Order: sequence, then C-alpha cells, then structure tokens
Amino acid sequence: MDWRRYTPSPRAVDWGLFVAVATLLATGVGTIFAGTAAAAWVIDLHAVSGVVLVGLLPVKLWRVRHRVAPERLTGARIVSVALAVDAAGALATGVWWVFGGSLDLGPWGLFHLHTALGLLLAPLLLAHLRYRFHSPETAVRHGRRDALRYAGLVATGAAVWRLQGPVNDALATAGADRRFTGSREDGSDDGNRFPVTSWVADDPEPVDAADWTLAVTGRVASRASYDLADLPTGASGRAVLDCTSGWYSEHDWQGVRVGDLLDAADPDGAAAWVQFRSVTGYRWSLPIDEARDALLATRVDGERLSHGHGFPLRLVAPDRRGFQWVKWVEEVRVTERREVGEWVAVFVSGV
Ligand SMILES: Nc1nc2c(c(=O)[nH]1)N[C@H]1C(S)=C(S)[C@@H](COP(=O)(O)O)O[C@H]1N2
Ligand SMILES: [Mo]
Repeated sequence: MDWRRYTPSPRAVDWGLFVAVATLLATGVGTIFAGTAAAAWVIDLHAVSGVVLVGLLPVKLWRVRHRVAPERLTGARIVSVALAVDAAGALATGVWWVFGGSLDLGPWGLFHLHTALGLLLAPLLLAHLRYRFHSPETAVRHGRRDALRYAGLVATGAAVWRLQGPVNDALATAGADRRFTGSREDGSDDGNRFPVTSWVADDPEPVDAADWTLAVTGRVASRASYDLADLPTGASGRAVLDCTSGWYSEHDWQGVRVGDLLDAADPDGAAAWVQFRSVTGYRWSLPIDEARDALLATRVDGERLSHGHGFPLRLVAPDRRGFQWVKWVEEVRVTERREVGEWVAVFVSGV
C-alpha cells in the first residue's frame, strides 16, 4: 500500500498540525467551563483533534527524520524536538486517561500531567513557528485533494472517538465511567469521603463557627448577617461536583437556598450578579437568576461538611465546574456587574 496517496502534501500537513494543536489548546482550556451536556461538543472536538494529531504527527516526523541528527541540532531544532516530544506526551497521556489510566505524582495525577503537557504546547508551538514559519501561499497547491484527505482524517477521528466508549465498556476499564467532561467518578453518595481539592493554593485554618457569620451585602434593601445556627436551612438538592482535575462526585447537599437569602435581603432593580466570597478571598459570581437556585450547603449526604470541603458553608452550583463551588463562604454580595478581579483572586488566593 502506498501511504503517500492518503497523505496530504507537506505544507498541508504543517497547516493541519497547526490547526489541530490550536484546536486542542482552545478546546482543552474550554473544558474548564463545560458544565452541562450542551457543552459536550467542546470535549468531542478536543478528542477528535487529538486523533487527527495522532494521524498527522508521524507523517511530519517521518518527513523531518533526517534533520535531527545530533551534529545538526540547532536552537530551532531543539525547539522542534521538544515540541514533538511534548505533543507525543500530551497525546499519550490523553489517550491513557480515556482508557482509564492513572499515575501517582504525589499531589498530582495523570490528568494534571496531561494538562501541563498540553499547556506547554502553546509556548513551544509559538517558538517553533517563529523559527519555521512558511507563508500560506505554498499550502494550496493540491488544495482539493488535500481537503478530501483532511475530510477523511477528521471522519476517521470522529469514528475512533465514537468507538472508544464501547471499547472501554467491553474491557470494563476505569475509563468506562467518565462523564462527558472526561472526569471519572470518586466517592459519590458517601458523605465527606470524596477528594479535597484546591484550585491553586487555598488552604485556610479551620473556620471557628463561633467567630463566623454569613453576610448578605451589596445591592440589597436590607443587609443581613447570620450566625450558623440562624441560617434558614432546610433546602436540599442533588448535584455533581465535577473538578477540572478529572474527577466528579455526586451527592445530596443540604443547606440554604440562595434565593431565600436574597428574598429576605430584597435586591434592588440593578442587581444582576451574586458573588460568593470565601474567607480566603477566593470568590466567584453567578447571574442572579441562576444564583437563586443554587444552594449554600452546610451538610453533604446528611453529614456536617468537613473543613476540607468548606465548613461551615460552601456553594453548590449545579451545572458549574468544581472551581466555581466556593468553599468557606462568608459573604453573599449582590452586584450590578461581575467583578473582573475575581478571575485573579481564583488564581492567587492562598498564595
Ligand atoms: N475558597 C475556595 N473554594 C474552592 C476552591 C479553593 O481553592 N478555594 N477550590 C475549588 C475547586 S477547584 C474545586 S474542584 C472544589 C473542590 O471541592 P472539594 O474540595 O470539596 O472537593 O472547590 C472549589 N472551591
Ligand atoms: Mo477543581
């Protein structure tokens, strides 16, 4: 069989690689916000782009194999080799994750490694393009034929991605129970016995309930302050905490409906967002209508929340990824606009 018949021309391979890696980066970062099944396409596109890259990378490496002889290694080539190794590593860890692999890297695991290798592609690709960039005019020589080859490659990628589900099921791998986000189940319906995670570095001292109050502030007619014992608890709901580091856990949560706190405080006409603020400075906002249906939980599966999971109060925001479920909440702030700085706070609180 002559593989060249199925292989796009060299320039088209380079552009295909660029598009595949750019798509992988954009969708990889995009999964951070994929909370509902309506966003499953982000992960699907990520996976299909990964399979396309698996198809293209060997073609490119075969073509340039003579350039990497040790005596010919220049700065540009070292960047190229690093890029190839990193891409291969990101692909391998991604595929391994899909089929249920794990890795013990102290506080980190396989999914973290995949994320790190994936993010590293961005600077390496930029450096590589700086050295190796060719203008696009040379790309279109076999335009039609290459387009067909790419259509075939993408279709193959979609088929392979479609097949991994049944293969995982048939082999009963640890990858079989993944959610559409890629996360794997851990500790559902078992009270506090699920992973404790911080987005970056939050690790506060345990909160002393005697010193703690919950303040409702901002664009409200009557500000309020509650002791733990005064909180109008009695609401409950079932929701999935799905952390962007690759695990999810489903529980029954008990606590206060945010809508009940808002009704008591009476937001004014300009109120549009509700920000949940942690004792650590970590904070996140939800649109006010969504916030009404969210829960501030004091208990999980009937157990009092442990310190690690946010005692005395943590946000339960259904259909939102875990990093938005603020722990150790001490203030509910009604605002007109979303605070831009909360982005930064998520990264630097606790550092
Ligand atoms: N204050 C605060 N809340 C936080 C975090 C944090 O670092 N600080 N981490 C978030 C992340 S990334 C996740 S996945 C969940 C984890 O909740 P858990 O530790 O109860 O599993 O809490 C979120 N809430
Ligand atoms: Mo997370």
